[in-house]
Amino acid sequence: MSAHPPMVLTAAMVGAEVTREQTPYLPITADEIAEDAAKCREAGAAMVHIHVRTATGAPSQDTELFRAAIRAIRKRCDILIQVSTGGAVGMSADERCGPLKLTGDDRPDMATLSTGTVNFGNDVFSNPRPLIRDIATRIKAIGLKPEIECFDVGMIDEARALAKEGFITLPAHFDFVLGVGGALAASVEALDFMRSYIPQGSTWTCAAMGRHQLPFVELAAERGGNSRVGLEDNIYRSKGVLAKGNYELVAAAAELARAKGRTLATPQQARELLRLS
Ligand code: KMH
Ligand code: ZN
Repeated sequence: MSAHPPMVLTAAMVGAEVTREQTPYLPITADEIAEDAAKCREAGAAMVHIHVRTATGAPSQDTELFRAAIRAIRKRCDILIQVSTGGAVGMSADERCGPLKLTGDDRPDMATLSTGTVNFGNDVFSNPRPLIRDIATRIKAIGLKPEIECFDVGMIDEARALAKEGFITLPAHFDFVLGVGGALAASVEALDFMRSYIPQGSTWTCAAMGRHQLPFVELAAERGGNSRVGLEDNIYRSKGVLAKGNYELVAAAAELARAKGRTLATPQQARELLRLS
């Protein structure tokens, strides 16, 4: 048995870039997202990271589409819900913050906050400093804790600056997003530097892209960290074999984590470990 705390497994279920042409197993409607989320919960995930899509599958940050997805998920299971404020490349801050209009029973449990601009394949995921502060202010205003999405090392320094200016509090929770084209690679060295560099007492998750996804669950498990898997970042269960849903990737991750002696956090444990309100 590992001396590390239970691992928080997050399923990044939808994303903004993957299409139904690439995989027919991508959930798009609220019901599809909720059904897969319930299976992810059964397979060991404590949290889902969600984007939403229009009826045609186009990426969206529409408040009402998020409301429908959140309600459908909560009808089926107790999994924590983290909403994206990254949206899709090219969206405005107002558009990206659609899910932050949800309060009361529909309020999500957490929201992402990307703390820097980065190449994103052949696109640019634009996060100028005023926009980061705008989104951080809106996350704080509804009483949520952000997950700091770090696609590169300087984004950890920007989190320190945000804390100094009062936009976030430390210790924080970080997600190391490794392997996006044009950004920080999915390498053991990158992971080890990132985890050594976050402010003391902070927690971390690692989300590695494509074929790196499942191997990085093992690396995170050995290091006492948390993992994110799912179709947003990787559509394959194994080389050339599509995952039949997010739950298959969660089940594979759970098996790898357990083989390293890690137990898996329940949503309640995840809430405590990540210090969510
Ligand atoms: N779709 C990417 C451009 C997030 O969810 O906060 C940004 C993204 C990050 O997925
Ligand atoms: Zn996302």
